[in-house]
Parts: sequence; C-alpha cells; structure tokens
Amino acid sequence: MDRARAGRLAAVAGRVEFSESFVPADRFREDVIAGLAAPRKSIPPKYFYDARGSRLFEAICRLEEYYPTRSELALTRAHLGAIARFAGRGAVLIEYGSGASVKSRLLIGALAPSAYLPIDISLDALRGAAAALRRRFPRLDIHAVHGDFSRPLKIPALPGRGRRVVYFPGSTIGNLTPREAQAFLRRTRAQVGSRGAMLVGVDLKKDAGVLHAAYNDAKGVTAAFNLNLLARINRELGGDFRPRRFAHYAFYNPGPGRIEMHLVSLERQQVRIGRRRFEFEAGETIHTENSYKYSVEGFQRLARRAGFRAERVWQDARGHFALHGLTALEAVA
Ligand code: SAH
Ligand code: AVI
Repeated sequence: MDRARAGRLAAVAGRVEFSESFVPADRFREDVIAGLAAPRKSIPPKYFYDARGSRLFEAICRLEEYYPTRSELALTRAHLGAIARFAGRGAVLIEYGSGASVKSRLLIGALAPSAYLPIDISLDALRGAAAALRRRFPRLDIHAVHGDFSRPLKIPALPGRGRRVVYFPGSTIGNLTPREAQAFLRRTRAQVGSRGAMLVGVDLKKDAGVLHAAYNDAKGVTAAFNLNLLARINRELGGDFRPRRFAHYAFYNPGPGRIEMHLVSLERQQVRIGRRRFEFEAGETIHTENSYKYSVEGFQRLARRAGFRAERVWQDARGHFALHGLTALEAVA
C-alpha cells in the first residue's frame, strides 16, 4: 500500500494495541500463601478478577441493591458537558481498572480523546472492552495495558498527543487502604505531569443499611463473587478449598469507614494449596476486600496531600456518589 493511502486509512481507522506491564504469574501464589499464613488471614481483592470474577462484577453492577454504578452513571450523564470541559477535548485518556469500560464510553463520546489507554488486571475484561469500543468508536486509538496498578506500571509513551487525564471511576480507589490510595495518587500525579488532571469516582459515606444491602444482595451475586476466589485458587494454584464450607460475610465497619468482605470458615478444617497446609478454626475468616467510603472533604484532603488541587466535585441527586475533578498542584509536598 502506498504511503498516502496508508495515511488516509490511519486517519479514519483507529488502532487497537495491547501491551503487557505484568508481573510474574507466581505473584498470585506468593500473595495467597503469605496471606493465608498470616495470623489474620487475608487475600488482596485484585485477585477476584479472573474471567468469571469479572463477569460476576458486571452482574453486581446490575443489581437493584448495588447503587454505586447507577449513581455514577447518572451523575456522569447529568454533568457530562462540565466534566468534558474540565478534562478538555483531545486529551490522552488513561483509565485504571477499566473493566468493561462502560462509563468510559460516555467520556470518550464527549471528550473525543486523542487516545484511550484502558488498564486492567483482568485480560478477559480488557479484551472484551477493547472489542466493544472498537465497534462503537472505530476511529479511536486504543492502547490497552494488561497490568497491576498497585505497583508502578509501564504504559506506552504517546508523545505530542495532548494533556494526560487519568480516569479512575467505580470507587475502585476505595479498595485501597488510605495509605495505598495516597501512594497511588502520588504516582498518578507524577504520571500526568504539571498540566495533567484526574477524574476519580468515590463512593460517599452514607446510611449503614444502604451500604449493608449493597454488599449482601438478595440474589447472592456478591456472595458468588467472593466465593469465586476459592474456586480460582483451586484451579490455578492446585488448592483443595471446598467453597461450601465457607460463607460470604460483609459488614460496615464505622471506625475506619469501610465495608469489609470476608469468607468465614463454617467449621474447623484444613486446606491444602500444593504442598502447603492451612488450618481454619470454625468462624475464622479470610479478609478479602475493604471498600472505603469517603466524605467529599475527606477525599479532597487525601488528594491534596498527594499533590492535587481538588477543583470540582459532581454528585448524583441522592448524594450517594461523587466524581472528583483534580488538577496537578505545582509543587508536591
Ligand atoms: N471501572 C469499572 C470497573 C470497576 S471494578 C467501573 O467503574 O465499573 C474494578 C476493576 O479494576 C476490575 O475490572 C478489576 O479487574 C480492576 N482491578 C482491580 N484491581 C486492580 C489492580 N491492582 N490493577 C489493575 N486492575 C485492577
Ligand atoms: C470494584 N469495587 C469498587 C467494588 C466495591 O464496591 O468495592 C467491588 C465489589 N465488591 C463487592 N461488590 C462490589
């Protein structure tokens, strides 16, 4: 094909590229073994998202009780013009924990970004999202990155493409401890540079009954999402968990201001993973997730300490969810 024709085609057809910024597979084994060997057993929530876990999360988003997705979608639709003006047209849009990239479609439509970089630990979610976006936005350049945002990531350099805007919706930041969230925000501040901005979706503190229902749905989808972690360990790490001997347990802990999810052992039992053995007392738990809830001011304080100016905040009509617009402060403390 001659150069001029290739140039014309590139102008109408976007590209989809994948890159790996990953982590040895054995990290999963190491983290599970270390977490189960600790006096208080825990496993990081990022391991929920194998193919089935990602599908179960999408089913959670459709549940009556799980308000965060509907609230964030509603506020994004209601304030799309202002959000787009804040972020700026033609920016490079980088999304952490992009999952199915559903909310991102609204932003992409309004911002017409020069490139979109979805980043996710779940390759299945990333592939599905990239294929759907390709159909919906055939001219968009998509650079999908398979990686773990809890550590520094290699993302493709896209010189001369405009301002960097990081999008982090879904209150996924709530799955990090405040200390981890601060470290993540600092890394992101360095990544977007002095002209950059960030849009962060954050679940707000609210009535404990509403929170409890959201993480204990009547159909048991959240329970299946939690228990799927044991099935994943059995399949990928040679474990012999019997998921029926564990139960989903989620509650709001008002001190730290977080929902805690656990898997409770229903009896005294022993579990093997490869050659390792783990003892469980009846009632002992594996702590599988925290989901921190923030007031607007509480999150703004966290963002300022990480080197951002908290410029804008949009909320849904019921005050359940907030989208924060942050810009880079000149000097990071
Ligand atoms: N942004 C979407 C999905 C939120 S679910 C929404 O708002 O609906 C959280 C997403 O983050 C999942 O797709 C999960 O695979 C991803 N994720 C969780 N921990 C991660 C990590 N450490 N690194 C990269 N992606 C992660
Ligand atoms: C992705 N994350 C913000 C969800 C949350 O609400 O903490 C994951 C989830 N866990 C149980 N339900 C949904």
